[in-house]
Amino acid sequence: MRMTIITSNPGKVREYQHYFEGLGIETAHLNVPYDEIQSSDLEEVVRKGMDELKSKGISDFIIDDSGLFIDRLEGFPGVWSAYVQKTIGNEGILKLMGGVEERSAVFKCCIGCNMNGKDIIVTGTCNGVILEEERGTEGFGYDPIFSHDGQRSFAEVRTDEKNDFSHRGNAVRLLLAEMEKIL
Ligand code: ITT
Repeated sequence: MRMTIITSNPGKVREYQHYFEGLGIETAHLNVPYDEIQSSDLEEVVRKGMDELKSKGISDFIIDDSGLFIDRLEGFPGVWSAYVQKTIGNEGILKLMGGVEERSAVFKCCIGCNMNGKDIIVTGTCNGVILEEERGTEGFGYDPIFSHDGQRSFAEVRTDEKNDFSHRGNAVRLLLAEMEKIL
């Protein structure tokens, strides 16, 4: 079996490679742009993206739409996570959270997988907190400011360890369970 990971984000590719290759599943990376519609729902973005890629004749792939939802900011940056990371970045989020005691947040990862003519969509989550400062050099995106255990940031753990408890890791485990049912 071969899984083509369609994303512009090399950090995601590294995480998927760790998983799938550990399971003996070959991976390939393709950076084909697709329209990420403005929606308050990650799953809707993924469903539309899959339809667009299939209409271009692409099959047997996975796409991933993720976001960081901060409770005290009413779910912001959420579905705008990519734009916010590119503009105000982690520093901007830390400023918004300056002096805020309630720091809980959830990372969500919605995976859309097209395999053998069938579509599977699953969402994995990981609860945690926004740290007071950036920590660590591993990972990508919001990893330096998010911690699942209130101690180490996601950027202070190795990729294989992050996969054990991350939103993406949880989504992949759900995906594999669904794939077993149809393959
Ligand atoms: P593609 O849509 O091309 O896959 P992207 O980077 O735009 O890549 P998303 O829209 O899914 O991906 O991601 C929203 C933002 O959240 C973006 O800035 C990512 O870097 C960040 N992000 C996603 N998963 C993350 C993770 O596991 N750790 C830290 N940041 C993450």
